[in-house]
Amino acid sequence: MYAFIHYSLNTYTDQEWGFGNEDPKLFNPSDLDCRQWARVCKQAGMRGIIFTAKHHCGFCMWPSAYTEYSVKNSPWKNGKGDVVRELADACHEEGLEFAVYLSPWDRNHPEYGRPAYVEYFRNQLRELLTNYGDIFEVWFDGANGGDGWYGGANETRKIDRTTYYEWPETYRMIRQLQPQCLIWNDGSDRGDLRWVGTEAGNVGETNWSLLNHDGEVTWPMLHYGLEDGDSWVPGETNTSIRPGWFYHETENAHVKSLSKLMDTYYKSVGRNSTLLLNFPIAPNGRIHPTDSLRSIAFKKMIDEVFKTDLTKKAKIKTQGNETLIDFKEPTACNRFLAEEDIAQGQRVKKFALEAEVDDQWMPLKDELVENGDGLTTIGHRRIICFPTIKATKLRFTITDSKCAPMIKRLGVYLAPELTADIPDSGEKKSSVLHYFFRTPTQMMIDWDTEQTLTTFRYLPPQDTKAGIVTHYTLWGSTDWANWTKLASGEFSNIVNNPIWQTIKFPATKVRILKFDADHLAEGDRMGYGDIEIK
Ligand code: FUL
Repeated sequence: MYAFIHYSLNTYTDQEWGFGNEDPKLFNPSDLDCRQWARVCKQAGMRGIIFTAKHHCGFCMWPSAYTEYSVKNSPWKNGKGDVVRELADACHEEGLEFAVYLSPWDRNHPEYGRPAYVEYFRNQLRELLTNYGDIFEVWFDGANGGDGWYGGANETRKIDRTTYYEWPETYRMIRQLQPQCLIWNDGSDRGDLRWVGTEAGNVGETNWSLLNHDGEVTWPMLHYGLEDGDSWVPGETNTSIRPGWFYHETENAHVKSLSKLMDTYYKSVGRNSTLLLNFPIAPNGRIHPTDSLRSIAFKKMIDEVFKTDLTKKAKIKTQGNETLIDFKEPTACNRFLAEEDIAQGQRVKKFALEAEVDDQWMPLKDELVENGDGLTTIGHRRIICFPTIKATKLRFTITDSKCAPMIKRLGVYLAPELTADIPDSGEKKSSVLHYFFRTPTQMMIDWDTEQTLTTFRYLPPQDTKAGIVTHYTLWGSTDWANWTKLASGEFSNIVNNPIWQTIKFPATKVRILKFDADHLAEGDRMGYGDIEIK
């Protein structure tokens, strides 16, 4: 998983894309903190960050020598700042890789559409590839040409995306300056990585890491790869943690839920692609607390799902293309993972998965796939989700492959159930907690390590009766499996007087708390103003 970060001058306007004539004076964040971005991304399990050094508006987040349209003409740090430098340094400190998005389309530049702009674009790329240490990827966005300011011309400029940028020349320069750097380019000249044809956060369940070196790249090729392609071009699934790529206050309540993020994980990482998850930067220059909490909860949930590999206790026998996983006793599971040794290529075309439940063999399918069983390609990693079963055995059979399959790893897991969204949290006492809703009336709070707790406090919603918990049960667990009842009861007069409610219980060591709403004043979804735990 990698993080995308979208931040530019348009963060200070209402627009999703700047037109190219926004005033650089708008760029004056009160609290720009690249270390916060890097820390959040690190805690959210990201390996690196790809940053919009320049978006379509043309405003440069570093003081480029080739334009005045940059941070150097902003009030931020009196024009002496460099966001690219600060982020590159912060990534270095956090042990994250660093990469840049440089929009080929530039709505500010007077020469856009003419040869002089291509030279300008290359000069900027050279600055980024020479002054900021190792860059693991360059991201050339596919939006190319249209209306813009273009130095005051205020017109529409169209380019031929296959020829205008003279990509082969630019690629030569990249290879020379940063030989390890990956090139992301969607469609035109084939890069090292491909777009998956959607920003919704999913790649095809069949996903070949191949494309043809030459020729047109159609949508199905982007989404599913090309079985007999002649070049290795894995898919990178890019999507935002919010509805938009840039920050909009109106989207604060629409940060993707934990269940949506897990769905995205299974449909990207679980389908042989990397996940590039975007964090928009808020106008103060920070990742919003809702986004940071949500992304950290996401990482914790991934860790939780893949913590215990149930095959470790099983007897495994492989004969030809069939592997039998014998648990010896009924074992609850709902996730299957397989990895090919992709250094040897991607070989598997089709496989079968069966489970023995109550002495009966039954076929399994990927429940996240609408058409067919979803048991096609594997590649670097394939995760199959199925409803929880108690299987004594699982049988994995490769039924079709290009040549002898090379499976590197198999795993079986039991993912905790996760059905509902995390509500908006904002900066509250509860902001320091990792919590989510397992059902609309059940809140889960999870720590990394065991804690000795004595008190749970609940502030009901302040402006509505809907969701107020009147009767509750509080449970504690150290392993997600065994639950101890800590307390249960009624919050008296809570509807008429919705103040902080305190539940005391004997000091208990727990890692996870479960707060059940046994009865709500109104509605069918637990509401809360805040939560505090001691
Ligand atoms: C798109 C752009 O137009 C969006 O603003 C965003 O940068 C996304 C990653 O790519 O093509």
